[in-house]
Amino acid sequence: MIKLYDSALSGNCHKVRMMLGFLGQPCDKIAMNWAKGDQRLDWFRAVNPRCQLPAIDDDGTVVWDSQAILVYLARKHLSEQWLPLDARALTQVVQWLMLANEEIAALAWARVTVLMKQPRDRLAELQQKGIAGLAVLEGRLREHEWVAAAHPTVGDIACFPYVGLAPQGEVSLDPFPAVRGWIALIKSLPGYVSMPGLE
Ligand SMILES: N[C@@H](CCC(=O)N[C@@H](CS)C(=O)NCC(=O)O)C(=O)O
Repeated sequence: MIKLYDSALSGNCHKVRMMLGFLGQPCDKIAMNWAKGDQRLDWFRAVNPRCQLPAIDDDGTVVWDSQAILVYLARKHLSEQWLPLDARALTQVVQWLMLANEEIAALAWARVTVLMKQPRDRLAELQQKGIAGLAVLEGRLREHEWVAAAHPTVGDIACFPYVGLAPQGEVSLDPFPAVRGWIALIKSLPGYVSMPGLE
């Protein structure tokens, strides 16, 4: 069974939990205490040299980075739906994986700043970057149901957790009605799993 090095409050880990839920695949979760710094322990550095969660170990195949894990799982399960392979469709998905890892990740750092009561000197900058990402998402979702295709893909999963959790970083989703509709649509998919803050 796939081992998932997991932290319950991590949106990056949640992308993997969601993907496994949609694929109907069980996993063996190894609970890591992110706030205590388990990800920097020597034994885990050997799993992920970046010392970040999530990582997976699939019978000896180790993959780190949530976007990379989504791609791995989609290909492993030969899912044309979650990761279409023709040149145009594939690159459409990759665009949204990049947005997830850049602007949407800024929403994650704003959330950590607020939840962990860290110094707020960079909070406004992170929120602005996150809002720029939300505006890109809103533009797409005003015209389409899903970010990259006519159906959900790993691009939707990669963007979803930190968009849904944005209010925890004091970023309102009120100005983004299409994004709110998309959040509800994702939550209605068979196999959807939730996490604290996304109820
Ligand atoms: N691009 C990476 C980012 C992973 C990441 O930043 N993970 C956080 C937890 S959500 C982490 O473990 N950070 C390491 C640390 O704060 O020490 C991914 O998508 O997996």
